[in-house]
Amino acid sequence: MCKYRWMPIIFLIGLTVSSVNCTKVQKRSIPAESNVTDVEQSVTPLDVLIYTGSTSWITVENATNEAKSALGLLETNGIRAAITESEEKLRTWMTETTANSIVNVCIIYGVLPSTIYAAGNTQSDGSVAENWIETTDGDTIMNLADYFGYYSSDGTPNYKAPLQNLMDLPKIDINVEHFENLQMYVTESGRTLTPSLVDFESDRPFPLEQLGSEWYAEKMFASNTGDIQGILADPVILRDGNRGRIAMVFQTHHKDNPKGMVAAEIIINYLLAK
Ligand SMILES: [Ca+2]
Ligand SMILES: [Ca+2]
Ligand SMILES: [Ca+2]
Repeated sequence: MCKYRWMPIIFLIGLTVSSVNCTKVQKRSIPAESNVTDVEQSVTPLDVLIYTGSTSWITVENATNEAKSALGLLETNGIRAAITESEEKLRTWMTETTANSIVNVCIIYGVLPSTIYAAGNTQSDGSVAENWIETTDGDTIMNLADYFGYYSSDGTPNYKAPLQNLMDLPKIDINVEHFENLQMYVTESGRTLTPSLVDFESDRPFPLEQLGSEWYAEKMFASNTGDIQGILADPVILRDGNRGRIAMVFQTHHKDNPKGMVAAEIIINYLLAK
């Protein structure tokens, strides 16, 4: 199903730096030089935006390298994408792409920026991020590395509430049994759609029995059994009926896995497949 179209897209080189220190969340210190492709004035046409301003369970440097891998593969396949370190630009793009009848994908690395979901869980409903995934666009927040939104971009721990609030499933708890180093086996969908994905050990596989309301596992790329009968999955796309999605990809604690390539393959071969 891979479709390769060569449509070079040139993005202006941008540079956004910040120097906020925090204990757990990693933020970019001021680099001497950066070739991060950042969002310029109009972010509306972008299909995919990758946020690398702050990260958890992966260094900003490694996340940026993974983001560049994803960006290259996405652009090669005609998908309009960019990397930004600016959570303000992320909010602008997310607001402009809410209910625009187009599937958009936001990639984050464990940190849910405070501009799209208030730090400290003070906005249980109606956040920019929640509104984004509540339309029939099918918009997707794809989380890599740490537990989804465990930290905010200012370092505030949100713990497990962001996922509960965004999904409106108050009991969702990914780590209820303290999963670590749990072997994930690639499924048939994974073999077909994500050729870069191989069996690996996940530290926060998603416990599928906790899904409720209209949420369901739309696509499982790897599971504890290697098929869709598994009870734990990573990577996995969760969908809220015919509305938005949350995708978990390589929920691992500082492990070296092909996050960028697999994220891009999921987008190219499934989420934005033509
Ligand atoms: Ca959209
Ligand atoms: Ca909510
Ligand atoms: Ca809601």
